[in-house]
Order: sequence, then C-alpha cells, then structure tokens
Amino acid sequence: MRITVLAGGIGAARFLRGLLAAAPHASITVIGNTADDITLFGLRVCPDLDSVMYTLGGGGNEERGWGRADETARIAAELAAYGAGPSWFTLGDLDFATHIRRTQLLSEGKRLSEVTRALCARWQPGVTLLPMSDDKIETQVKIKSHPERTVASSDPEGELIHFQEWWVRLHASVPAESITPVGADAAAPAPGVLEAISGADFVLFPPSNPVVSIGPILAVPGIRAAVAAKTVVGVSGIIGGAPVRGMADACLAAIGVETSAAAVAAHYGPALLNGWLVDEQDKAALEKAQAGDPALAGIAVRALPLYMRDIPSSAAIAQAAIDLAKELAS
Ligand code: FO1
Repeated sequence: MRITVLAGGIGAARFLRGLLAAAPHASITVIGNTADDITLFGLRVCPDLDSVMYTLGGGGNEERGWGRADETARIAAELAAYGAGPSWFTLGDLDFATHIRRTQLLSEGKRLSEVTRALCARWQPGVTLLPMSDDKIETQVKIKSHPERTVASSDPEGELIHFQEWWVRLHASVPAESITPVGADAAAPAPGVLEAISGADFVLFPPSNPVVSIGPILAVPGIRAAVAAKTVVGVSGIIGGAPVRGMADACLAAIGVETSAAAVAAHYGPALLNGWLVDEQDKAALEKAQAGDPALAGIAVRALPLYMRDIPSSAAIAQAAIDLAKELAS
C-alpha cells in the first residue's frame, strides 16, 4: 500500500505516528509544508519538517509538539545577552544543531529536498519526508495595526509580516486581513512530490491547519491537480467548532471560512476531497452531507472520536482514514 500525506507540523506528526502504527508495512511519503520556514540568526529553520522528523524519529518534545525533547536554551540566553534577537522565537540548543547542519548543507549548494534527506538519514522517521518545494515560499500575513508599535501601519493597505511573527509573537491576536503563501505561484514541486502523489493508492490530509499548512502545499503549481486526481480522505482538525490545537480559527476567519468541520470540508470542496472524518461532536457535518448540502455533495463524511491522546487513539483515526479511502477507491 502506498500512501501520500500532505503535512503541517504537530497535528500531522501525531497523525503520522498513528498511521505508522496502523499500517506498518505501507510505503508512506509525507509532503511537508515549508511556507512557515524562517531564517533566524542566519540559520534556516523549517518548523513543520522538523516536527515530523523529530516526532517520528523519537526525539521530539511531546508536550509542545515542536523542538527537541530534553532541551535547554543556553545558546538563546547567550544570544539575548548580546542583544541579538528575535527573543520571541526560542531555538533550543539541540535544535540549533539541526539548523546549523541544514544551513551548512544549503550553503554548499544542496537543495532543501536533499538536505531533508540527509537530516532524515539520522532520524529514520519511517516515512519518506519531502519538502513541498525546493523554492522559497513564505506565508505572509497582512495586518492593519501592530500592538507593539505606537502607530498603525502607515500603509492604508496594511502591513505584511512573516507568519511566525503573527503566530508566535502576536499569538494571532491581531486580525489577519489576508494570509498569502508568497512565492508559491512561481515555485515548482520538489523532486518526487508529483510522483509520490500520482503513484499513491490514496492521499490523506491529517488534522493540519487548512489555511497555513495544507493551503500552501496545494498552492504550489501542479500539486492541487495531482491531488485532485486521487482518492483523498481528510481528518478534521476542528472539533466541536474549535481547533484542537493552535489558532486555526484566526486563519479561517482571514479567508472567510467558519470554524466548523463542515465549513472546512466545503472549503477543500468535493473537487479535491472524497472523504472527511469528523468528531462525534460534529455530526452536523454528517447530517448536512446526508441532507444533500451542495457544498459537501460527493464527500463521504464519517464521525468517530478524533482526539489523538496517544498512539492507539491516533492509530484508530488513521485506520478509519485508510478504511474510508479504500472503500472510496474501490
Ligand atoms: N512556537 C512557539 O509558539 N514559540 C516558539 O518559540 C517556537 C519556537 C520554535 C522553534 C523551532 C521550531 O521548529 C518550531 C518552533 N515553534 C515555536 C513552533 C512553530 O513555529 C509553529 O507552531 C508552527 O510553525 C506552526 O505550524
């Protein structure tokens, strides 16, 4: 069985751990979002790729879902003592080594896909991890005013900031006027990405953020069409009308989509999505689909417990996604 998964960070990493438990013999390719990537202290940081790599490789911080386990922050403290910022984004000491090695390989002329393969050679995540593109794509958020500046943006159109500044520094508390994966339209899928999609038995969307994780992957030319040609099953990251983790509601508001499992399925749309798993609290989505709601027409919706508390509960969700995909593909 060949499965291809489009992935953001924490939610995807936990789902993938369940998928590996549910389908230990499957060949799994993960296409990771790189639009969250940022250069700090001259080092290239790839949060979503690293969350997947560390979590599946057994070295991730379990509570936070990003960075390394047993981490310290002595380098960050030294940098702060030099007055070097930013101070709002903490890189741990062990994590720093990953970014140093990545940047070293990139500066030797290697592509991000090659560098990711080299880093995964150490972590052995049990999946093939591919960045969505080797080209630079950066999610930028347009905001009207910045609480840490005394004045609102002088540009009446608003101010563009890096996604991480909006997400981590501002905790998404300032409404986003727009969220754009800048550079996506001119980017190419990384080597192996389109082949992994076309060669898969089915494609899965984990409970990742539809706007800033799955959205940028689909925005890379060629990926959406390749995915749409396959059987696709998604897992809702919205449970009971709220994101399980993170601030996906602030992202959905920016694109005018309601924070509900049904609205996210309609946002992906029947042209892309064949099956959709929702939590038992969100049976409204199931009822809407059964009542023939045109926004959900053709999407098979199933309800089951969707909280990923541990590996067995994540594996049960992954197994339900596999079962639905097999049913829809037959
Ligand atoms: N998220 C935070 O909320 N605060 C941090 O200081 C922070 C540091 C960090 C360092 C490395 C890394 O790979 C991820 C990190 N994250 C941090 C998480 C991350 O920025 C976001 O959760 C994701 O980009 C959203 O998918």
